[in-house]
Amino acid sequence: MKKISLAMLFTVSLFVLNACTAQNTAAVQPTSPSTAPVVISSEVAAPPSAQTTPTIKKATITKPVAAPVVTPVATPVVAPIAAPKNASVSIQNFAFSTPTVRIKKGARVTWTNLDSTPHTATSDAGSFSSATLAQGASYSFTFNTVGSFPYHCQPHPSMKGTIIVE
Ligand SMILES: [Cu+2]
Repeated sequence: MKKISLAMLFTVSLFVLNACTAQNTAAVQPTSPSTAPVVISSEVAAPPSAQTTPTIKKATITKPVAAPVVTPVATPVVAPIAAPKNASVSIQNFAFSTPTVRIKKGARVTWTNLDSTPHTATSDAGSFSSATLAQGASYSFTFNTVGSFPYHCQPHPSMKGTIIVE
């Protein structure tokens, strides 16, 4: 009786093993075909990546176009600030042609005597003075200090002018 039951157990266990192996084989087969379409879909996804490559090249072309547009705009803005405008004053008919001149700090003023009579441009406070200017002669002074600088002509004190430095 024991031998028979052992044989039956062995037979049953073999049957169970066969059933499990069949299930495993059946389980593996559906998965392998399901992985195959995944490989095909990855091959389909390759062409879109090839299409994105030309799009990147277009973006690279637009970048250098935008950069030079910004640079020339910034350059002329800096230039006028660096150079203060110089001024000229003519001396004619016993008068300074522009009695009041406004300049920026660091600018230069040039006086030119157009009269046949000699004149000077002399600071009231003594900060600057030309020599006696004959007809056609000029004198220049650069104003590096902010303020108001009244001046006159030494031979003719009634001739007056003012340089305003801002
Ligand atoms: Cu004078």
